[in-house]
Amino acid sequence: MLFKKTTLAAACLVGVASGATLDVTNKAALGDATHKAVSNLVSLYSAEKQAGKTTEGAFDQANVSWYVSGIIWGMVFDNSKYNGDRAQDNVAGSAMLEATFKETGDLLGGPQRTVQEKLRGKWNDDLGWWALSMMSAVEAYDKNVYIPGGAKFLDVAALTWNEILEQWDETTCNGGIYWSRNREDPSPNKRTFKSVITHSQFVELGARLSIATGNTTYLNWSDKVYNWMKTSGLVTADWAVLDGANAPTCTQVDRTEWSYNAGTLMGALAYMYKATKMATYMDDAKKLLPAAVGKFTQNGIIIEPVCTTTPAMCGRDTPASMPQFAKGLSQLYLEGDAAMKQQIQTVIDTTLTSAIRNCNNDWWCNKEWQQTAAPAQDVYNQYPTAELLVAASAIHGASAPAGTQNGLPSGPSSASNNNNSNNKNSGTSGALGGSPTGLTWAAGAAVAAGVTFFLV
Ligand SMILES: *[C@@H]1O[C@H](CO)[C@@H](O)[C@H](O)[C@H]1NC(C)=O
Ligand SMILES: *[C@@H]1O[C@H](CO)[C@@H](O)[C@H](O)[C@H]1NC(C)=O
Ligand SMILES: *[C@@H]1O[C@H](CO)[C@@H](O)[C@H](O)[C@H]1NC(C)=O
Ligand SMILES: CC(=O)N[C@H]1CO[C@H](CO)[C@@H](O)[C@@H]1O
Repeated sequence: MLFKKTTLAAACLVGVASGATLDVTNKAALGDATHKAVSNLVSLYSAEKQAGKTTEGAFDQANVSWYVSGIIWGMVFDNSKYNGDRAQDNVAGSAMLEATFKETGDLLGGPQRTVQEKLRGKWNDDLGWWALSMMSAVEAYDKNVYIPGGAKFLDVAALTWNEILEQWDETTCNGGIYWSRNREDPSPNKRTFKSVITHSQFVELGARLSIATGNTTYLNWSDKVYNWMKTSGLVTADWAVLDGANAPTCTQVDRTEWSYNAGTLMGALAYMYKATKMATYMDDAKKLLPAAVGKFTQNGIIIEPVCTTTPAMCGRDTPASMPQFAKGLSQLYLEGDAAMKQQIQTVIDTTLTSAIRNCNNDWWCNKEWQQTAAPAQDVYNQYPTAELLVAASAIHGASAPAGTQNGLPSGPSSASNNNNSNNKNSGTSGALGGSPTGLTWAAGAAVAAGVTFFLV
């Protein structure tokens, strides 16, 4: 399909920064600000959907990478989980339905798997973001909640866990999960790279799945994968979280340090501690926290140092990075001790105070957190501060505005456009129990889902 380029650029600006103010300890004010910032972001999706520009449950992929949309839906469900603000859950749910190929209940589209892996660029880290977001829905509701018209969120997350685990390879690097799912990609960096982010996501996903299901197999794998991160040297003895390394030996290491890598590992350790109550994970988090805050803040405000030292490495998707640091901090706050809570709250509050100078009174914001900049109505400008507000909500507690409590319907046949309640992944014998390759898929199911393909 052809993308219709929007002409929003000039119309985007909503005026000079008016410097929204917020008392984060006022639960109603924080809930209201978060509601507005999140709703504004989701309204961009709804407008794009109306204009026929959304595909695969994602914001216009001409402008926003598919994985970032997955992250955004998780933020919506986190707002639901922490604040009880469910106003955007149905939009997020309908996007999830498209992303999981409706009744197929699989981010890789069942029989379309090869196309999705090789042509649509569904890499393991992309899947990981979406799967973690599914877990936010499970936690906001319960383990039996359905994607309206589709599979259970939990079952998709569990299936995705299996799919990512398929990419663990001990014949190279003594272990590790590949970044891309395409072992035939001509680019060595795509074909052989084992990225840290995939591992942090996988550790966290396993911990959250085990909490939701009581199944400890997930924890064993999380523990094993976490240990590999350390023994491989990708998480160093002094708590640098590097970017990844190439198979077969993983001696060729990309030493770039991104805030999202450190942040997601903090979240993973927090959930591992929550799932196991084993001190070792919290002890590690206690060491990672000051190292990461030292690197990724300046004057108390979260920064992306790479963008200063090597600006060429920062591009379109970079605004999605620092919010993962804020999110990981908030997840660690919830499990950490009093000293950790104090340190984290200071970072979040200081960053938020600076960031919201760039939001107007309607809570349109700008991706810039340090300097002043005018608010703008596009995804990469709105998402970061919305996520920061959700992180602050997790820390301070916030109350949802009136009229936002109606969320996803309960039960399987709640679809507005789909009456298939016999989802193949329901229950514990499907995605949870079996190998994904052992599942049988209705022929043509994904085609029937009406997904449009285009090459990237
Ligand atoms: C999409 O990206 C183009 C090119 O960068 C930009 O001109 C346009 O404003 C963007 N549209 C939206 C909705 O963000
Ligand atoms: C609902 O189910 C019936 C019977 O299986 C089928 O004929 C119909 O097409 C379905 N409708 C939708 C919207 O899927
Ligand atoms: C626990 O999860 C693993 C991985 O999906 C699965 O193989 C196993 O059957 C599950 N155990 C139970 C009791 O459901
Ligand atoms: C981290 C974790 O849960 N490890 C467990 C893996 O499984 C064995 C038994 O099979 C347990 O003893 C470990 O505690």
